[in-house]
Amino acid sequence: MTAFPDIEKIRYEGPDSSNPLAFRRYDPDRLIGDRSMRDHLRFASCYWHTMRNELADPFGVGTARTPWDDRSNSIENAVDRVDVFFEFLNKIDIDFFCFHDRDIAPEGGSVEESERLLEQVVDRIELRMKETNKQLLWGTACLFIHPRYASGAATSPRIEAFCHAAAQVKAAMEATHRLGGSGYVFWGGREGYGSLINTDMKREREQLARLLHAAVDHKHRIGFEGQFYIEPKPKEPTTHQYDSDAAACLDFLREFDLLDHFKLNIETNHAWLAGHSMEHELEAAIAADALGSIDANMGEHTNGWDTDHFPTDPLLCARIMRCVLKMGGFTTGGLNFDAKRRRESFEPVDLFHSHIAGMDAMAHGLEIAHRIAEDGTLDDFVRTRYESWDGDLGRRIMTGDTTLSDLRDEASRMGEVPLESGRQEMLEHHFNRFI
Ligand code: XUL
Ligand code: CO
Repeated sequence: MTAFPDIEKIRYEGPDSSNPLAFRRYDPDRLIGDRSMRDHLRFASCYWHTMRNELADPFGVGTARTPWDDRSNSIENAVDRVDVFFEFLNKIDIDFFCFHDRDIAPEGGSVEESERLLEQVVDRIELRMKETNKQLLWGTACLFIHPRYASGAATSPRIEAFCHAAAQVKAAMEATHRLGGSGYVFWGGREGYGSLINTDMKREREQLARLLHAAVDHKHRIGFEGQFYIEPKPKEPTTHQYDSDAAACLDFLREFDLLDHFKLNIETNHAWLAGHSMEHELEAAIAADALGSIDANMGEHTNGWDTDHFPTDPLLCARIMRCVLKMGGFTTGGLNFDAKRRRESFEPVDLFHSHIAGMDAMAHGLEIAHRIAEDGTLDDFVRTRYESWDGDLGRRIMTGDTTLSDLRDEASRMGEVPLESGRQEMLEHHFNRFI
């Protein structure tokens, strides 16, 4: 049985190829610096968009054509879908994947039944992983679709919702552990509020921290060594999410003594919804040594929604990959395409076109970012700009060895500040040389 009978494995054909079902930039084994493109980029495809997104929108039903899927909620259908997903991963040449518990398996009528159904699908995934050498980048629990979570999961005013959320996190983490996942994500789908008029924000944030602490305990109990991540997002579906951006997440983790156990999974579309650039979010995470992984997508600046477009803009990808190179590359993380085709791109082949477009743009971005790093001009400029801090006085200030009075005396001795141009436009022009 094949779901994509007319599609061969996608291969690199070089920049001059006019074959839309080929890579023009992504040449997996080509070395960029000391790593292959494959190892730099660590692409993942996500189960929820690739296999489960029917491409509905608030105004219309799903359009996706999925002849392999009988659209039932049966366990047989769920298990069969796994085979299609692995055929897809093989043909698109993507090594990693990500899932939520509820994308891969149906929810049962009780906690026990849901756990059993999840295990049945995980059996099939495990088998296919062994055959194909594909790896799990991260797993997660879907704590936002079911009506019981309408007012939040960990942050619900109902303690029963908290317990059900904990049950799902436990099972999803155990499934991730069993499949050798490199990480586990917490995205606070409904962990926020619609309105403060009916919300006790202090309690809700404390509840969320409790669930995360319980998850850390469980991780140690079962010996799961994957990295935990929090995925910031400011709004949608809630009016305000507690994990609103990288800074808010880092602050939350510090406040509740969780920073040692979590890194961040940063998503471009979420960064934009927060009113930030993606580089801003990445830099904020890198500065705290907390950049773990990336949800590679982009949005549509004109509509302010979380539209999860594939990241097809090489310039955006270059900026992202500059940050990734700056932190020394991914360790447990990777580039997960948390991205969906447009509703108009409903044919099975569009799954390939969309991933190819994203992979090629990211590979292009990697090449650009690498050339910029090799050239060194931008990094040198920034280093030189802060040079006045590199001497003895700078060291004393930064180690806390100077008082305000010492600094007053220095100011009086130094005279006026020798101002230097920031040269923004010159540097932007220089960046453009590498596109
Ligand atoms: C939603 C989103 C999620 C997380 C995983 O906006 O990004 O799919 O990536 O729960
Ligand atoms: Co995401």
